[in-house]
Amino acid sequence: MNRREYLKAISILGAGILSAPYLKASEPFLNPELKASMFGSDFLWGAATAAYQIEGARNVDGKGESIWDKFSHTKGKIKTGETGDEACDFYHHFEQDILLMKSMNLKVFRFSISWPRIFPNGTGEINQAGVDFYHKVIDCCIKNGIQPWITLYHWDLPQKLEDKGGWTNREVIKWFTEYADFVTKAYGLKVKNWMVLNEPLSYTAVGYLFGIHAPGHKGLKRFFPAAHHTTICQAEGGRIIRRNVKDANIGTTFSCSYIEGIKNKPKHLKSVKRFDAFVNRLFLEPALGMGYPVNDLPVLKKIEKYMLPGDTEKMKFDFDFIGLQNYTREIVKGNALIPYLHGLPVPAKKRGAEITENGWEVYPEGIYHLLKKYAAYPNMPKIIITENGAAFEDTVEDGKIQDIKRTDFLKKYLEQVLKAKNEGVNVGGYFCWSFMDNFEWAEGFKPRFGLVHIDFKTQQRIVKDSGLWYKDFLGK
Ligand code: IFM
Repeated sequence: MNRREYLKAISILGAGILSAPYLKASEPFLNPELKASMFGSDFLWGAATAAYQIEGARNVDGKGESIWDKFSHTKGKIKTGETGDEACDFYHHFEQDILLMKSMNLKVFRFSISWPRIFPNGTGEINQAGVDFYHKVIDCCIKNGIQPWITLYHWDLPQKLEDKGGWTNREVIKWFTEYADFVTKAYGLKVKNWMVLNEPLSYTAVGYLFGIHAPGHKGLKRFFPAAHHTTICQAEGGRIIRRNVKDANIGTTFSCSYIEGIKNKPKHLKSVKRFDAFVNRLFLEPALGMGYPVNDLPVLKKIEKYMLPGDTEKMKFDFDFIGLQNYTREIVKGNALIPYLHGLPVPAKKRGAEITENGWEVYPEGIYHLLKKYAAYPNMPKIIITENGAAFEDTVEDGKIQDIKRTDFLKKYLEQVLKAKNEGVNVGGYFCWSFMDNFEWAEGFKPRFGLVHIDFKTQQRIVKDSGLWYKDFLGK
């Protein structure tokens, strides 16, 4: 395996060995009567999106450039050559979309704020039109009985800040503080539910280590400072929300994958431990006051170069909830010759597992194991599933999308969430990824994750059969 293939394999942190019949296949859906009411009356139900993936309106009303605006306009960076310039044009369709959410019985809507729509230059001057836009979105949610859940940062850093080093520059703590302070003050009277970051591993590793996402950098030298400054901002963001928002419910989100070895042998299990430290623990444990998982992933010692006295303390924050985001599992094959992780994930397709359009394994039990794993941490707050869903190719026939596979995926994963809940895991909500088809980063518009189909040429919305199932499952 050459270096490129290695990097690709590692970066597909959503794929999981050669034909391995001894690995347990996914269990069939067991409970045809599954209903939202079985999760309890206080369980939250909704769907999630992110600013760059849906808003469009790239240059409209004073918005500044983000790293994704620049990256998607750089030749060869997006597989399909597309950009998020228009995306779902949520900027002009939000009223219609929120009404659609209401008609689908959604009670909570998770979306993110575009930092450069508020601060076109990243810091300093405010773009009032951008501030007004989110007021309108929030007001529209509230008017329609939908609780807004806001993510402060879902990957669209202002390009002006990236020009100064972005997440690798320690100044980012100051920049992020200014941004987080402003928006939580601006919307804090109306919005009580906040998430600081979306999947820190994804944007630091895929964006600053593997170069596949914006800003497109490669190498550990950039990854470590980006990761460390992210960890501090994660906690700092929590403190800012606590200070500015009365009665706030504060969380942050993590992408997690259940990881197993190809066989129950020490060399594979050693690699599983390293993968687990990288994928599932790197950003969570510092927030819980446990520091970086250096013992299980020794290369993380290099991060200490970027730590200043007092940083360990600054990395902690007492979150009200942890957002768990899961799509798949990883199966790892140990190999001591592979640097750092001492193994490689084996793509699900290669081992004949059931997969989604982007090659991720459909493994519902994984979400159950992750919930149990997270719940076992001392001081783990409530867990909310802030993302879960699947991309499958959809076809529109007679104005309908019969996406049986997506519905089946959701049912099976939800059944596992219920199993964990019934065994005592403190899990309090579920946000389907995604409300609607959108711009899937470096993959362009091809992978469709939505409950709602978007015709990206006409901006027509059609609720897919999975969305109709979800509506019925939720009930009024
Ligand atoms: O689309 C992304 C989202 O932005 C972050 N979590 C994973 C989703 C599917 O890849």
